[in-house]
Amino acid sequence: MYVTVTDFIKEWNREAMLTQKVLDGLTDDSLKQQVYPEGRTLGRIAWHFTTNIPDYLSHFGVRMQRAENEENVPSSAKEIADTFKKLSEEAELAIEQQWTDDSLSQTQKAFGREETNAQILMGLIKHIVHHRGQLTILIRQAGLKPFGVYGPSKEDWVNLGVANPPQ
Ligand code: NI
Repeated sequence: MYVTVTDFIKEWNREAMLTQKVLDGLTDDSLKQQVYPEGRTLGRIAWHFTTNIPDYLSHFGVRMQRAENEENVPSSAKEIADTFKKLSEEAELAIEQQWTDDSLSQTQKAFGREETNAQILMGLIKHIVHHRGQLTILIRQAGLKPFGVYGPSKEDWVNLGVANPPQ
């Protein structure tokens, strides 16, 4: 668990960089990929976890501007990727400026229980990581090669000269 704001920011920036790579690999066409017929689209999921950043933080007392045009899922992959970049950087600044190391051990009501602000911040990362995992499957289904978030993708193993990658 994060003891200092610096600890959190380090993890936040690393995960944001990985998420950015996934989003930068999207095409406009891929945004229409659905989980199942009538299900959510890849674009909607990406837009959800992106616009959720300021909503989540504001809810827990970090002041941040909401995303413009939050209710309309963009048809441009670049717009989603650019918005994620902007909001993840603004979140970093807002937390650095508004919270101290002491804030992290303070508690507040979250999800029906008492959580420390450190747990709440971790919850925001988990939310993005959860949906990012969904995206990598949909990216595959859309016929694109997903970015290897925590390790090489199938194609990258082959490029590394490994014919039978570990499961
Ligand atoms: Ni969600």
